[in-house]
Order: sequence, then structure tokens, then C-alpha cells
Amino acid sequence: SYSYDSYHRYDVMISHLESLVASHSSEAEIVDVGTSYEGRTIKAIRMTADISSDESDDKPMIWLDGGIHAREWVSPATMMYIIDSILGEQETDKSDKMGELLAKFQIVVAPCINPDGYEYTHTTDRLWRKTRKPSGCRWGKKNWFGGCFYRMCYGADPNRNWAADWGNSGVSDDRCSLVYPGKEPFDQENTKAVKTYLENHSDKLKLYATYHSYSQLFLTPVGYTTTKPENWKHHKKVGDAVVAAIAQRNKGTAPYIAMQSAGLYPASGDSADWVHDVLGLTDSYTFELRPDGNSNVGFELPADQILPTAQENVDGLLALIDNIEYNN
Ligand code: 0X9
Ligand code: ZN
Repeated sequence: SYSYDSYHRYDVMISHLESLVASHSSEAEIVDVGTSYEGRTIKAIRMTADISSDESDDKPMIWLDGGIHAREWVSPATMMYIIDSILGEQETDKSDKMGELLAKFQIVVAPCINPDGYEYTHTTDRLWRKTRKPSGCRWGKKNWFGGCFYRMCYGADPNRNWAADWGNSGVSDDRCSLVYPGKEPFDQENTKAVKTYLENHSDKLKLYATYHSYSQLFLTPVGYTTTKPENWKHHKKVGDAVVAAIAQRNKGTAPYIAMQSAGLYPASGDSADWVHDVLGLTDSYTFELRPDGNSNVGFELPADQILPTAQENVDGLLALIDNIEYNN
């Protein structure tokens, strides 16, 4: 069966979702969110009690995504573990809690929303961050023969590509930059696909959380300015609860820190800000998983850290859900 002692390729993760759906057909189904630039299907799993009933579509929705940045491998791995936990394949001590969640909510988890980039980190460049769609010649400059004067650039930063203060801070117009936001908002197939799904379900959406690495942070809106949003007090309370729950799990490891997203550094066009500002959802957050901010391993978190990271984030997620506006 599926293991958490190594990182898996995109197809292996999706096959596991499919086998979970086969063995949990009354509470799980695959959602095709869209297609990536290179033609991969961006898949999510939708989980709720009695999934084939008409009422199940109208339940309040929780959306979680991982892997928007290609090299942040512990994020898809943690998403997979959270899915297994919700369906009772892990975390046996939490099965009552998970049953309650499935009765109350529909939970949609997309473990890897940048599959082209993710696969590229496995085949070619471990530290690739962006999508893989060609973005044109560096500085837009071509040579006499119609090729690029400098070089061709690939990809946009999918966490700078959303239409919330798009293009203003923490970005570069160098198409080869790690933080190139794209030519315009949602010109990347994967961000467009997720955006469309979220828009189509925005009337039900009660929680959005996106999982990155690294630095062990819980980031609250907004990320393009340090000015506090009107719901800051709520965000602060939620953040305190989440980091406390995470710290309970693996005592002796560095704690996660909650802060406003722009406090890390201001950056425009991220996914959580779009959900917060444009869909108007108060509870829209970004996690930064292990390792901590002082680590030398950075994005290359050893595989023996997958389980502790994932376990502490099951606890963090349960605390988060308990504290969202909808539940209070
Ligand atoms: O820069 C990012 O997109 C995120 N960090 S990462 O190392 N995973 O790339 C942080 C996003 C936080 N959002 C804003 N500061 N707007
Ligand atoms: Zn990231």
C-alpha cells in the first residue's frame, strides 16, 4: 500500500486517490479540476458522508491544496496523509472526529496543483519552483534568427499569478525569475483551473488552506500589504489555536509561528489573498511546513520527516476547522 517513508511521483499519488475512492465509494470521489499546460489532469478528492446523496453537494465546503510550488515536496505528501486520515486509513485515534467532519462538511483536497513542475523536479531540476509553460524570451528579446537573444524562459510563479493586487510587490518582470507572475492573472492553466473550481463553489466555501514549505509558519491574510485586514482579530485567534495544536504533537521541535502573510515579505497575487479578497472568504490561509526557517536542507526535507510533519498538520488542521468563522 501507500507509504510515507519516501516522496512519490504524481501518478503514484493519483493512483492512491483512485484506490481510496474504490474502497470508500460512499464517501469519496475524484474531482477533475482541470488540465495542466503539459496535459496532466489536476485531480482532487472530494470526501463527505453519503457522497452520492443530493444534499452532499450543498454541504459547507473545505478546500485544501498542496504542491503549487514544484519543489516543496512535503506539501503533496502531507496532503496525501491528511486525505488518508480523513478516510480513516491513518490516525485511528481521530476516527470519531473525522466522522463528524465528514457528516458536516464536504472536504476537497487537491494534493498537487502544479503537476508539471512537480514532475520536472523529479526528472530534471530538484529545485524548480514554477509552472512549465514557456513564458517567452528573457526580457522579451529575440535574435536575428527568431530565437532568443538571451534564453527562453519557462514557467510563471503560480503563487504570484492570482488576481489580488497582481503584479505589484514581491514579483519580477524578468520572465526567467522565480517570482515572474505571468503575463496576466490566471494565464497559467493550473491557477485558472483551481480558480474556476473555487468560483463555482464559492457559495459553499468556508475554509481555504494552501500548503507550502518551508519555514514552519501559519500565514493569515493579506500578503501584499502589512496593513491589517478588518478580520485581523479573528485571524490572530485562529493562528494562535493552530500553532498551539501543532506544537502539542511533536514536543521539542521548533514551533510553528502564526503571522500576517505580508509580515514574512510582501508579495502580490497569491492564492490565499485571492480567495480572501475576491471570493470574500475570511478563513483563507497559507501554511509553510517543515523544516524551520533556519534549516540547511530547505526544500529538500529528508523523507523521514514526512510523517512527523504530516501528523502535526492533521492536528493543526483540526484546530483550524474548529476555529473558523463558520464553526463559531
Ligand atoms: O513566496 C511564496 O509564495 C510563499 N513562500 S514559499 O517559500 N513557499 O514560496 C509565501 C507566500 C506568502 N504570501 C505572501 N507573502 N503574499
Ligand atoms: Zn511555496
